[in-house]
This record gives sequence, structure tokens and C-alpha cells, in this order.
Amino acid sequence: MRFIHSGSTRRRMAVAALATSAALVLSACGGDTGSDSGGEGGSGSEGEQTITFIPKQLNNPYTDVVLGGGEDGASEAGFASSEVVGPLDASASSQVSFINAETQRGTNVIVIAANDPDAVGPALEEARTAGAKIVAFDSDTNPDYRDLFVSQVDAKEVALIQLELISEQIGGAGEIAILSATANATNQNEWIKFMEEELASNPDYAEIELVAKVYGDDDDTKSFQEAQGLLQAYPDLKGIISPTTVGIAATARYLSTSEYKGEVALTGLGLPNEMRPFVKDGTVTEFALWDPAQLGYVAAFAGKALADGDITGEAGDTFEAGELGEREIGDGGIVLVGPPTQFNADNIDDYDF
Ligand code: RAM
Repeated sequence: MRFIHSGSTRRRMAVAALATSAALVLSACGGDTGSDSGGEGGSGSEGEQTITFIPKQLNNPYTDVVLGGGEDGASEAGFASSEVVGPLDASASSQVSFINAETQRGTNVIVIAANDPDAVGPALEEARTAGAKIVAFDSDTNPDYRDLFVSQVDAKEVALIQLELISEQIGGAGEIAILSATANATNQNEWIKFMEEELASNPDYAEIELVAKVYGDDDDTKSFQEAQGLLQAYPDLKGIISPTTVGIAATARYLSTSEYKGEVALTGLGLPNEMRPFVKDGTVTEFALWDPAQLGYVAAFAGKALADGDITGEAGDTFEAGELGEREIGDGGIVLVGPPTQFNADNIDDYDF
């Protein structure tokens, strides 16, 4: 499994922690910062193209791993410069001003993990009119606003893995809750929708009841408090699914020092490095995730293929994604990265991200 965690990734974390204003711009590949592509947008010639990543938020360790891969991909794909800009919170409209700034600068490719599928729409439309190619990754925009979406894993598969894990961990019966990120996030809502459909239709889950959905906004403190609130509100709760790396880590931290440790199951999507202590101390049995670095890496190559005019984002288009090989665009303009891995006490030490 490919994994990239460069020094520059750690540098970015440090800068993000210091940032006090909404705007943050970092040059990753060196060279200029896109100013000489002025207004040409997607027409920049090969070797002069610029790419900017706009994650959901900067102060999120998951984002950091994704962008480490993005930075490597951008440099290997041949972008002249690669940058990361973005908000410090994942609220619906927090990315709009960053998109507008990239349009002004004439950035050739904008890679975005949308905090809201529609709030970013008008700004992305303006960017496209100016010539930019739009790659959504991690969390899709409304498909009208992007050229393609690089998805970690098939959304239904992500949902089903988490249900299988929680069902195993609670013996197939009892009350469960979902602790999500923000209420607007496309990826979270897609996964939750598939989980609810499966709970309602799969007889294996007939005795599992989803009693609550709460939102920690991918904020550590809020997620911790939401976890605490769930346990207070639902004394019979048997398990929590948290399909967000921030949420699962905060919930694990809460459970680990509470009377519920080992009693209330917790699974979802987590970073092995954050979850390791909670697997070792018995708070968590098993959880899942894909390799986040691959997501950024493939998105960069997809952006280059779009900017070069090699692909348009149509189903059936293919492009080379460096050391990860050829990728094909599927229905809905979706490129799958995957596969997901399940982490437990037996294998967690084999992973370093
Ligand atoms: C969080 C974010 C992100 C999601 C991961 C699993 O960091 O919500 O969008 O893909 O978790």
C-alpha cells in the first residue's frame, strides 16, 4: 500500500496551527505561485500549469495525509506549482472565498473536498468559466460543478463495511448511533444514507436500531462532547459508528476513560496512527480506512490529464496515475481509489499513517 508522509506535510500542520486568519496559502512544489498563468485558466501550457488543493479544512490530520499524497502527485504529474489553501473549519460556505481567489489567480486545476455540494457551486462555475478544471475529491460537489470526482472507495462499500463491523461488535442486536462530521458533507451523508437503507432492508440487521445521528463538525472538542452526550441520552446504547477520522478519535478518547470502555463498541473510519492507543487499550476492536495519500495522489494526476485535454471526465476515459497505474473514470464521472483496509490489534502496527 502506497503511503506518503513528507516533511512538508508536517510543516503544513505547523503553519495551519499558527494561522489566525481564514486565508492560508502554501507553496508545495516551488516555482511561481500561479500568477503568470494570469487568466488563461486551463489553457496553461504543459510545464506551466498550476494546481491548488482546497480541502474541507486544514486543521485535520486526515487532510494532512491526503495532501501529502497530493503534493507528491502534483510534482510527479508535472505541475509547475502546487498549493494548498483552505478554511480552518468545515462549514458549508467556508471554501467560497478560497475558490474565488484561485479564479482571480488563473489557477489551472482546483482540487476540492466539498464541505457542501451546492454552496461551492456558483464559485466553481465562475472558475470553470475562467478556464479552470475542477476535480472533486474525498467529498463530492454536486456533479454539475466539477469535471470528475476522485472517490476513496465506492460509497456503498464504505457504508456496508462499517455496518458489518458494528454488527459483529455488538452481537447483531441493540441500539447504535452515528457520530458524523458536518451535517452538509456530501461524503458523510452519502455513507449515512446507504447505512440507513441497509439497516432498513437487510434482515441481518433487523435487531439493530439506529437511535441517533449527531454531528461533531470534524472538530475534536465538539465530537468529544457529542460522544459524551450520546452516552448520557441513550443509556442502552451498544455501539457508535463514526465515519470520520476526527469523530472516531475523539469518541475513542472519551470512551477510553469512561465506564463505557469495552462495553460500548466503537467503529468507523479512522487513521491507524490516531487509533492505535485505543486499539491497544481495548477501547476499539476494529475500524476501517483507505490509504488517504492515494486519494490526493490520484486527484493530482486526474487534474493534469484534464488540464492537458487528455480526458474530459466522461465515463470510460482513462489516465495514468503515476506509480498507481491506469485509472478509468466510471459512471457519474467517478474515479475510485480504494481499497479499504480494516485495522485491528493484529495488523495496526503494520501501518504508519
Ligand atoms: C474526516 C473527514 C473526511 C473523511 C474522513 C474519513 O477526516 O470527514 O472527509 O473522508 O474523515
